[in-house]
Amino acid sequence: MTRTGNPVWACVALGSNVGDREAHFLAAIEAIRGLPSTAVQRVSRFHETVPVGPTGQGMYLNAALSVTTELGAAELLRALHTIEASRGRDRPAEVRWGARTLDLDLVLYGDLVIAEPGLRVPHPRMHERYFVLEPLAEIEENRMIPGRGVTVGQALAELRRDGSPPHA
Ligand code: A4P
Ligand code: MG
Repeated sequence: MTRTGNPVWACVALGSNVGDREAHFLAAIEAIRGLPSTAVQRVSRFHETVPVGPTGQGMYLNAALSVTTELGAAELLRALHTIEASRGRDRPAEVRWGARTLDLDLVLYGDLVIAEPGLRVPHPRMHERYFVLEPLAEIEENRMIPGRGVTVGQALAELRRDGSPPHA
């Protein structure tokens, strides 16, 4: 893996609604701790959430964690995909927003805005998702969301004020 040589703060959102959800999260956190030049800083509580998307899928567990890392954003996302696969995630077999053993989204990477075909940060839907913002606000409420001009806590307040009701 290539290193930037410069630690960057980043945030990962975790989601799971298939299998032993807590075991998937604990394994993912350990795997992220084991990534080269990467240190886990904070981990949120695990939140039980109602599924957004296709009906008929089970309840989710969601969480967020922050890291400092010398991996580039694309490298980090590739590593997250490898960890997902190690927990039995089979992307080609999935429907969009459908059930999954483990979803690891790179939601923020320093103050960068990246819009490439396979990599978009900030995650384009993070500001619409209670299941992302609530765990993230627990650990990194005052971080700015680059390109949106609001902090994580402010985005959550805006969603509560203007968005759909929680877990609608
Ligand atoms: N991709 C590009 N940028 C990123 C990034 N920053 N982080 C690409 C992660 N992936 C990124 O991702 C689809 C493609 O986006 C991949 O090729 C990746 O390289 P995915 O993880 O396969 O698909 P996804 O997770 O279904 O899509 P997305 O757009 O991340 O959806 P969401 O918003 O994560 O929705 N309900 C509850 N309660 N809790 C959940 O966690 N999750 C979803 C997925 C739906 N409903 C949910 C939950
Ligand atoms: Mg995802």
